Amino acid sequence: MDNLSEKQNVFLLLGSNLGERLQILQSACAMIEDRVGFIQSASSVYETAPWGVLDQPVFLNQALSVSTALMPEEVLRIILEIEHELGRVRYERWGARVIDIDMLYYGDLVMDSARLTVPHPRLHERRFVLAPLHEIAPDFMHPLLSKTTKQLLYECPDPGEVEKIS
Ligand code: PH2
Ligand code: MG
Ligand code: MG
Repeated sequence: MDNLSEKQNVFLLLGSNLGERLQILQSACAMIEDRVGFIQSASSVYETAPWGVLDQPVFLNQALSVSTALMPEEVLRIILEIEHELGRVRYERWGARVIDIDMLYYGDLVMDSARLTVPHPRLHERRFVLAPLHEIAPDFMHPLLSKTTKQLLYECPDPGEVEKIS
């Protein structure tokens, strides 16, 4: 079974720090709308300091809320396919990339399989995730931590700079 009769709300985070970053985010949005589902809300685009590997170009990040009839594994398959089509090459963990599309939440589903963990296990440690997510879903409750995005952002110790650019 690949399709659900009830739609689910999936939250995605887009990131790019190589190439025509803004254009790449726009292409990713169009492909997501085409293949995953209607984009109910999109945050502003944020310019964010690199997290993890510090010696790399600054990122653009954007959060999306997408209404989808697809199962989580199917969403994953499609976002990896979109990354591939937009020219992503995997060099090093946390390193520079043309496009990264991460699944933050799939409704309030909690799952941990070999291929997919939701909620994203590090989302609460990253200001570059929480700031855009807060713009579109301040009151969404993290199903494991039982805290809203607002609370998670307020408590986040990550000093990384984030700046809204559009
Ligand atoms: N993604 C990473 C590692 N570091 N830093 C920022 N600012 N934005 C990202 O999207 C990002 C990162 C791994 O996916
Ligand atoms: Mg990522
Ligand atoms: Mg990723």
